[in-house]
Amino acid sequence: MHQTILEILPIASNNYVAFTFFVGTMAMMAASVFFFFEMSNVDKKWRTSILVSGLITFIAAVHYYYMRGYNLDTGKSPVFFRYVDWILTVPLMCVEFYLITKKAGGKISLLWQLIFASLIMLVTGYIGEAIYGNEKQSWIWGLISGLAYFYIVYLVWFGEVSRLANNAGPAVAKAVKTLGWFVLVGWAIYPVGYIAGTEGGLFGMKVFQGLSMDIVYNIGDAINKIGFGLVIYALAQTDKSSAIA
Ligand SMILES: *C/C=C(C)/C=C/C=C(C)/C=C/C1=C(C)CCCC1(C)C
Repeated sequence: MHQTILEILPIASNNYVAFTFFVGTMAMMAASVFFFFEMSNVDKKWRTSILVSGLITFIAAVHYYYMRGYNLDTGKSPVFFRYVDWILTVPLMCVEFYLITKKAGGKISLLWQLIFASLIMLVTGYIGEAIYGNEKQSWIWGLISGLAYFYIVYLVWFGEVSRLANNAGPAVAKAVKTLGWFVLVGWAIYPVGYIAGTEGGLFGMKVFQGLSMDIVYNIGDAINKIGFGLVIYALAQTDKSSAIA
């Protein structure tokens, strides 16, 4: 007859992990609506980029809704769906770099390099979490993943992406510099979550132990998916009139 307070309130007020999944769902949904509607307010040449920004947050919103339920039902970390989300959204971020630099001659091979590196980063991270998460050697998978991550940082800061961006005019150069900071600092949030949540730590050292892996990942996603999209939106707004075809 009588429902307990826990049955009425699906998220207990002290369940911070589930709460951040809930807030994440809302934030990703709101961002998607914003990007989709704003497509008609930007110059034609930026429409696909804004569409991709909206797809990234939309895919995340659906996964967050699901991960929230999974976490509430099982009390566990939704490792599998976390990585499904990333495997879809991180390559789309590579597409964003490609679309931006394409106007300055970016080739499809650059897109494949970025996607290939991100797949190595994510597949090895998944193996480290899902298979070796409770074992000491999980740091080895984190290290391989980290090397692929640094290769992406290299491409964006010093490699082909930055070279093309610098040839594409000041607005694009500035946007790619900002996106580079997202990749260098924003994406570095993820290894912190990995180190906190797996047994192997950082080269076997125990650091960040008090942190919840899911909360760290959820903060990282909010910054990197919504913030990344907003940088591209700002670029589309400033680069309205100039007519580089
Ligand atoms: C929207 C989702 C994004 C931008 C996800 C990015 C994920 C990473 C940059 C993950 C990186 C990792 C390492 C560099 C080492 C440890 C394992 C990972 C997969 C957490």
